[in-house]
Amino acid sequence: MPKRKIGLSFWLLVAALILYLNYTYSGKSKEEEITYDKFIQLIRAEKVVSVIIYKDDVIIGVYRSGMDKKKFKTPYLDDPNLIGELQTHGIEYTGKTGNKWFSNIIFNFGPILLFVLLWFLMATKMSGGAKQIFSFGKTRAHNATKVETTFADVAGCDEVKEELIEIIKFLKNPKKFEKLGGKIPKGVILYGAPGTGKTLLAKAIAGEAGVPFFSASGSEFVEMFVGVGASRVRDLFEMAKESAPAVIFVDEIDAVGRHRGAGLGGGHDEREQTLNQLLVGMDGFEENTNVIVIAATNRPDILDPALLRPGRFDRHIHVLPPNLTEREEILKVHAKKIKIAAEVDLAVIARRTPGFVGSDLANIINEAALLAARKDKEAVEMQELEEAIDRVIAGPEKKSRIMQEKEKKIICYHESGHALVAKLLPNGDPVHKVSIIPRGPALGYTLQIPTEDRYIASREELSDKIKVLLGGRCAEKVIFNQITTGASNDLEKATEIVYKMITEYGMSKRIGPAVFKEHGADVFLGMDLFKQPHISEKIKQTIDEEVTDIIVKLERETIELLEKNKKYLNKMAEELEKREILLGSDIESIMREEELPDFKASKENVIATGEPQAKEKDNSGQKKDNTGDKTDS
Ligand code: NHX
Ligand code: ZN
Repeated sequence: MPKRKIGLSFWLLVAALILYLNYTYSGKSKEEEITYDKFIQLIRAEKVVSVIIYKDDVIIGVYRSGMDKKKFKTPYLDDPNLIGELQTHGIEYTGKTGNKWFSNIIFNFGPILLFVLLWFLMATKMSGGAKQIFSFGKTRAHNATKVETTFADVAGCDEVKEELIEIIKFLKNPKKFEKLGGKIPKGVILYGAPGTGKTLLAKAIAGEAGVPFFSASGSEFVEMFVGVGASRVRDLFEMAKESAPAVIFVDEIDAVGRHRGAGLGGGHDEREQTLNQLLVGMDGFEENTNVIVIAATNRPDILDPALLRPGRFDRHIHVLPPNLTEREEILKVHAKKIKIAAEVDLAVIARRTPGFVGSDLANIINEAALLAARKDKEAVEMQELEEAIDRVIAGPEKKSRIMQEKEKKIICYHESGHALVAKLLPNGDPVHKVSIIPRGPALGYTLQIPTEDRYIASREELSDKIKVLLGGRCAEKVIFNQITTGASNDLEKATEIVYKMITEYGMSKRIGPAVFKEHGADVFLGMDLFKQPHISEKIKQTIDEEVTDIIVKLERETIELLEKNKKYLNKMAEELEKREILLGSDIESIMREEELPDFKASKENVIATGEPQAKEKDNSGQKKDNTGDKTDS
């Protein structure tokens, strides 16, 4: 058990240090060396107080010198008269068997031990845990585990499963494949956004095939000492080979598999050695090794091409975020683990969570269960799921935050600005909810939910999205003629979209359909810089100018839009201040200039409908009229 070993080696070192210090500072090292002859003289002069005889080694004792006592040591000679002498002069004596080898070792090697200990402590501090340090060289948690996970536990990803079936068949019955002479990939890379279920899929492969599953993470190979990562990889491959057919899973392969030569200082020895060992390991598989290496990453673009060559990880499978139906399936899988009320419609939750990945959905179910438990409920109801989604999106509510009247007003107008702009623009996503109850880092928020999963966006849609983001700050400007710091997050998001429009999507006139991506911020992606076109200073300047131009223009248009619809803005902010939450339906009522339903009722409504009415073009008469001048550049 590696954990026991950690403790043991650590305490041994500490013990050695203490012994050494004790030995040094108890004065034993300051003994005066005297000749045996002088020792005998001292005995006869009755100056010796006591002695300890280490047979075949040394004699240590104390003698009186004037007023003080001094320690001395003298070699042990095989003197048969010694004991007699000691007895005649009434000197206290004792003997110790063996010799002082242990003390000697510590005395001689103490400094080295001390150094080693210090080094360990320092390294531990750097890597944040004694655990990692003292288990170095040991492959941790890589003992094969028998997996129970099967494809039944993996909801969605049907195409991916399809692609993996061949591999499972092979692992189940390698002989059959050998006979046919078919070549089975040695390595598979699963790539996709974090939380999409790559690890789960890898486990399910082992589970379906009923073979042992060895797992490791790329990041743990790149720990501290050069060579350790490589030896771990070697161990891992050895173990897997012994229990073949087997699956080796390497999570976060990008940690070791980055483009060689990329990054600071032109390379990282440890990483490179580990990567090499991985390649050697895979190349070393003979035709009939029957071990398949599955790697996962969310950055396939930065992987070293050597990893992707035929005979290595030559199978690349993209794991996509789930679509609407897949989200529902995933929710169902997780909901099986908790008690859920009959009235709960997971399809509603699936509709409310576009862009969410498997781990987010698992998180929602879990949060909802915790919330229900907190309320002593028998089962999870829609209410808890609704709250859980908000928690996962924005963090927990912070009701204790007390806002000043003035600030509360600003927040109301800010959020109403977002909501109104979203409502007025043709491409605004439906507003699901507006709230001024602080949640997570935000003092207020406007939740928009697209009605369907979207994969691409038009220029107009992006422009409208930016205007919605600017809407909060523009409302502050329109109403109070002042701007605040609060919009920083909105502006960040808006700027990012504008930047991408110009440098990635070819949506600016002056830059045209060319891509000028900069990865400057991430030094480890250094290698990517070589692949991309040169960005001249002039282009950089043009990009900057375009960013400012576009965002300023969009801001102006947003302000105009809000000025024209000030009455809705006022009404919305007023209602928001009263109710703290406005639902999609409330906003719809405001736009239709109808009275809002009683807010107790509307609060319950959020759960019942789950979804704001989708935007129906013919239903929003004002929309087109109020949009203001359409932008066209
Ligand atoms: C502060 N917070 O930091 C205070 C406490 C303009 C009414 N001094 O735009 O809450 O100013 O539409 C994710 C999400 C920082 C990360 C929101 C990081 C917000 C939110 C700053 C409303 N709603 N701003 C908004 C807001 C703020 C912030 C975030 C984040 C405000 C605004 C935060
Ligand atoms: Zn905002």
